[in-house]
Amino acid sequence: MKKSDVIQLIFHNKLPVEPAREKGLAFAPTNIALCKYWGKRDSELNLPMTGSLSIALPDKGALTSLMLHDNGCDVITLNGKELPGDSAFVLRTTQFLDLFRPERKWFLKIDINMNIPVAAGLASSAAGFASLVSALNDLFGWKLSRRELSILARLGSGSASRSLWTGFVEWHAGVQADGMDCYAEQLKDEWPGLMIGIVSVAEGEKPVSSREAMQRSVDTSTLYTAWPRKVARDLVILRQALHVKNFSLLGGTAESNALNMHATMISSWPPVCYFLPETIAMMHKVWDLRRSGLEIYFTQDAGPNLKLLFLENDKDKIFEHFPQVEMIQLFE
Ligand code: 2P0
Repeated sequence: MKKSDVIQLIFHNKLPVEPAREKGLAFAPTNIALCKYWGKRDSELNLPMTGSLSIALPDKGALTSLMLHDNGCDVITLNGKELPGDSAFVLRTTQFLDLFRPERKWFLKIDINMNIPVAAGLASSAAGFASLVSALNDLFGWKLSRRELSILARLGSGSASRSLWTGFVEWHAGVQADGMDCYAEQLKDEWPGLMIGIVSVAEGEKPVSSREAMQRSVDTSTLYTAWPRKVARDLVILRQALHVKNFSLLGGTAESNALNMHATMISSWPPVCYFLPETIAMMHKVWDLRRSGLEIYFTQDAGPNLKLLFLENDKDKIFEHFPQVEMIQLFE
């Protein structure tokens, strides 16, 4: 099954070539997984081995605006700077756009503004692809449901399927080969006192991309066989923790889930280790603080930085111990 087959299933040969309005505009938030997406059952369609559950950072994300452009190529501006046509970002974006214009009959002027601290290890591709499909939906008047947009965003990047909503979002793994049952959905629960703190311990290029690292875990880690069982359990516990607002349960499950994901990477060959000495030092600091009675947990993605989980009541104490933290309120 190819990406173009999924486009057929969604548009039934009726892909509009004329825009419905002059400009398409959409914002999509980035998201942080409390139960991670790690490993694919189909790497063409970005179908995951397991479900995952995330929380959106409501004000951090990508704002994309689109206009038709008749110069025979797409022009992409990222945070005010026009990107060279041969950059990896432009190639990945135009390849994605080609799915919606098999005959290359139209081109776009794309303006993307991201306020995501990419250097702190927050994924930009999730918000980027989610805002791009939403802006295309707006420009061409596709009138697709959020579920269909989630499926389309996934074709760009797996975690983008979760970036169509704010709040808690669960992405279902599905079982179908065409992935039409593999989309995300917003959960009803809200948690006004819940906060995330972003602490940057290191910046710079990742040694291995998350796409490659997850494939290596699937292919070579003997611990990977335990991962789907771990996820199945954690998803049940997380849903319950959200429902009854049990913060220790939520934080502990998210932290343990992240550590299990990293265990599959360290046990891969060649090994993938995103931990730096500063990462480990910070983990110990979190564990020491927790032993002293402060309710603080962390999660870690495919990079060396930790994201802290805590409650608003402890904000001042967290700030005392991590003066460099960027605090993010998750619900208004
Ligand atoms: C997540 N990550 O659930 C996990 C945890 C990184 C660590 O989703 O290959 O950029 O484009 O589907 O979505 C990063 O993976 O990978 C990711 P592709 P993606 O947030």
